[in-house]
Amino acid sequence: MSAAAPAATRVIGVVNVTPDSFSDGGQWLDPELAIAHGRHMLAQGAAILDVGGESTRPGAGRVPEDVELDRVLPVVRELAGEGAAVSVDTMRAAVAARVLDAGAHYINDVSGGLADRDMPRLVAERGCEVIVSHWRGHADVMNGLADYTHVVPEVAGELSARVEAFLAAGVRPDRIIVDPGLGFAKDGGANWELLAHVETFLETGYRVLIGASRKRFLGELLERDGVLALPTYRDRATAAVSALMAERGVWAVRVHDVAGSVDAVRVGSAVRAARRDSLGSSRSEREMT
Ligand code: PMM
Repeated sequence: MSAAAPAATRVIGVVNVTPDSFSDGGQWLDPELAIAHGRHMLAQGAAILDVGGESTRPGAGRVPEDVELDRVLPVVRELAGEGAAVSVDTMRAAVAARVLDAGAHYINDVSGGLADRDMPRLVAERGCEVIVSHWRGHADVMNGLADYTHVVPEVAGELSARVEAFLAAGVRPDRIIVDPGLGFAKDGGANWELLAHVETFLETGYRVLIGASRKRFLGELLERDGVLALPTYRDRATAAVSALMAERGVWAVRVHDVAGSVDAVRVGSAVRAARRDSLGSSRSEREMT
């Protein structure tokens, strides 16, 4: 592989410090367990840990701000203190401010700044990295907001408006990562179309994050005898998505099972690098003739 090979896709490990996330709710609510889980995922090859204290599973209600802070702060403080690159999954600017003080590097706002209009300003002031996702409404209403005529251009257009809000607040473009928000106001077909057309997001020039891990559309795909595959049985399909997305050149995949996606991303990145190398050599062969 040539020295100039592009950086491979990163694997972001999910640390849900919640009692009710759809796939791992309650498993890591104890801060000590969440921290140990984070360390374990780093040892498996996670580049970043995404710590969240508020579930966004369909139907979930909001968690009070102080509860969210109590859940995430000790985990962020410890893992960032040990040198981990930490992202925090929050829609609240006040929570973002506190976790940045505690050492977080990335703010992962699944609402793209829509849930708290102070978020773009806070991110601009602090100069941190921000993940801006496509979103149409909170978890209790989002399934009713999944109507699209042409999902890819509509999501791309709405996401671009959110990016503009962050830029207008003074956030540097190189601090922004975009995410089409799989499962957020999207049904299964919409998620597959967004994956199929991930180039639309890559062509914006912003780094792209994909969060397919254990989501319902994978459970539907793997359904047997009318029964959806359980979330923890969706990890191999998640890894397959990770390989495909790495091959397309996304910046990161956000997953629950890090080990599977680390291997999968290596496969996708190797194919990508080989294609780039062979394109390069056929170009130089043409130039020589
Ligand atoms: N999905 C979930 C939570 N946070 N953040 C980003 N940027 N993208 C996602 O797709 C995403 C997210 C829902 O999954 P979880 O409840 O298992 O964490």
